[in-house]
Amino acid sequence: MNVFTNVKDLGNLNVAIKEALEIKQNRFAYQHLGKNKTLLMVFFNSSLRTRLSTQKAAMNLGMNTMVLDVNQGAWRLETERGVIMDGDKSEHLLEAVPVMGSYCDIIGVRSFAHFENKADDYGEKILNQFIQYSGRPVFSMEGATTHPLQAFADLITIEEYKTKARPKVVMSWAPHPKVLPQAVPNSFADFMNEADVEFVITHPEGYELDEQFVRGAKIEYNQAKAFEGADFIYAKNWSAFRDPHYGQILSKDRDWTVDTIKMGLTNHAKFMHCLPVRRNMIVTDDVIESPDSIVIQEAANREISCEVVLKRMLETLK
Ligand code: AN0
Ligand code: CP
Repeated sequence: MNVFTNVKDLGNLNVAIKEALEIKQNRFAYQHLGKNKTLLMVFFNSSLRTRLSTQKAAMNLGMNTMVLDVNQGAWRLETERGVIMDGDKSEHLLEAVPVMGSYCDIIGVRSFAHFENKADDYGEKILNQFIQYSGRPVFSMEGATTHPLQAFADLITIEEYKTKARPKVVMSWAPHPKVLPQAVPNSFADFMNEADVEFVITHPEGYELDEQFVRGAKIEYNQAKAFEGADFIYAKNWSAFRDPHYGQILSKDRDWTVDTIKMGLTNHAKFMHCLPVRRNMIVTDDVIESPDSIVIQEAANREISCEVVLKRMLETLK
């Protein structure tokens, strides 16, 4: 594996899930693979889970890890070609990326959408420069449009907690005070569309996501109706995708907050969220603290999803 940005990069999903569950049984079984190999993690944005789980996965595989927070201590990077660099940016990504590549064997990149130019965001301009110019296998630690390590961990979690062969999985928009990317819901849809689940998306009108990820999945605008009989509720906020409202907040309606009354409409659904979560905006204290909340187990599986990806990349290097 040389690139990991989307579900298709994993190939057969059942094989990937099986590999993940095996690794979870013995996460140190492939220690030899990473000997004298170095992972570089490059963060343009904040992170708790990705930062820790990715380092842990790399250490499980015997790798060395280096972390660069681009906005804290590194030179400010220009990303546009042709710019006269007389401003506050000291270095261009076109030099910085191959230099970073020269010090490591695999690179993970976190670079969120900027919401200035939809074409740049959806063209994954920054992530693609790493893929093109680093000379190394590159995986997304949440790009402008996808967060595949999260969605893969979500799928592993659903596999572990499902009580029927084809569970009903509902992804629900929920309110949030700040503009958030579409990367998490895009990737969740990308994975659920390939998984053996009944997938339903519910959101207020205007929050339709990119069709390349939704791919004809069922959209139910009535949240209560969507929740009926659900086995998993996956809550997430995102900003509008469609023009002319790209990157805007169209609603902060707390009627969409996931609470015990709505969870009561489900088939004793498990509650999921990628975290970080804002309590009593996205979900009430009672729901996230209930025994049906599996957000901590979900976050723990980030170590496993990442270990599968790093293992496959290390196997390709040899
Ligand atoms: C980010 C997002 O919604 O994409 C990261 C989630 C993993 N969340 C925030 O910025 C709060
Ligand atoms: N879920 C997730 O990616 O969390 P962080 O932003 O803390 O890495």
